[in-house]
Amino acid sequence: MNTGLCRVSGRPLVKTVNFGLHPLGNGFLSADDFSGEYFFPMEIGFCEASMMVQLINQPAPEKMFHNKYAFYSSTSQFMGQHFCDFANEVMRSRYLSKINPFVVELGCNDGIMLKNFATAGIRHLGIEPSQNVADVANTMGVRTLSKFFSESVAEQIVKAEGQADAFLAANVMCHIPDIHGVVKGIRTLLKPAGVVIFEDPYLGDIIEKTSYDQIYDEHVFLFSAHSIEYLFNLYGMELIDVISQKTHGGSMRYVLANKGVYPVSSSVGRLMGKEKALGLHQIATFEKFRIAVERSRKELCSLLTDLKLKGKRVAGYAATSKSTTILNYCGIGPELIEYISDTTPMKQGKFTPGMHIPVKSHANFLENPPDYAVLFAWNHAEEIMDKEKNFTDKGGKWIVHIPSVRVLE
Ligand code: JHZ
Repeated sequence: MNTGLCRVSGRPLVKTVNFGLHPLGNGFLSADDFSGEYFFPMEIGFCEASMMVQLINQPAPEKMFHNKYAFYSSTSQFMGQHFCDFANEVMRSRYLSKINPFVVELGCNDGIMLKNFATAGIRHLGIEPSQNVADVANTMGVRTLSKFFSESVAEQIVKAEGQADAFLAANVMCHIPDIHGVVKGIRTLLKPAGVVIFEDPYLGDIIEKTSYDQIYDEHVFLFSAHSIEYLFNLYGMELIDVISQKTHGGSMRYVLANKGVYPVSSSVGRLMGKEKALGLHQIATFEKFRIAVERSRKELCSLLTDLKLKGKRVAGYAATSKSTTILNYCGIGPELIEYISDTTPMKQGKFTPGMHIPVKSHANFLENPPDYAVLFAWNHAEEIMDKEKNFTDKGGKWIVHIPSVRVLE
């Protein structure tokens, strides 16, 4: 929906970067579906009051999250470890009641984090709208409701199970346009001393690294500590801690509680200061970002065109949601990238959204390696480089585009 107004403050948005028409980030499709493919105008705006960066238009949630959702969280070992550590930190924290604690996770996907609570015998509930991934969670012993979260869902949970000690979310809050509905639901669901702990890709990293590929249909918001503080302050809540994370190329974990219940960590003031220095509260920063994004596009297109002219074979590594933004914004199709290797069975045999590059299995990458591979999962670089030593040993080269376009030597 496009009202041109900030979803947080209701004030007019200032348009910043226009990416043109884009398909769904996870809309992998068969050739039969090319003609009816869905596109939306992808453009971000900034609100000078709430300091929230957001998509001006977002497709309806049912178009993006359904029983064929193509992203399964448990595709990376690193992420498995990350969510195990996240769960352990919450279990050890002062925030859980000593007796019969209750933890709720929004968008628990295949149960990658909650399974750690299930194993520890802690009362938990996942809320996951995409039925196929929720089914995987339930099969693994993670209690999961397949629903979109709202105030009325929160009321039903409280009636059936009581209020929660902690409300968790990872890579989910930034997906939900009705963010006020979520915060109202959180207020209903949490005990008075309950906490919200969530993490999402961080605006500061996106600006510093020109990682514009974090912008796609699902990510309606690009959060900063400033915008999160503004939003939750409207509901009598405050940031009590912030912890930066390596995941997804730079994320931030936010911890919030009712005002005055817990002391505010000095990390909050430090991050606010860093954000001011980076200009995350100012429109001029996004004009500089637009120029950097356009430069990145030019450089990637000219590198790939050059390699094509030299007769080199180029493939993509990992058909990420992020790659949908890069490919469509840069206009890169099968003439420049032969195929993309991906480990998700649901994506294999399909074509990438919009640009229609074939997605092939990882076995195909091993059997039929290209001269160059574009690392679309640059956020998993360490894990991937480690397991693909054979590719580089045999002369294969990696192309990375974040923070700058280059061939790794
Ligand atoms: P990855 C997802 O984005 C989607 P994506 C979501 N919208 C979100 O918010 C972000 O995460 C944060 C493949 N892969 O994790 C598997 C390999 O093929 O960067 C997956 O298809 N080989 C919820 O999609 C894809 O990458 C590998 O060795 O940008 C996942 O990409 C590895 C590690 C991954 O997320």
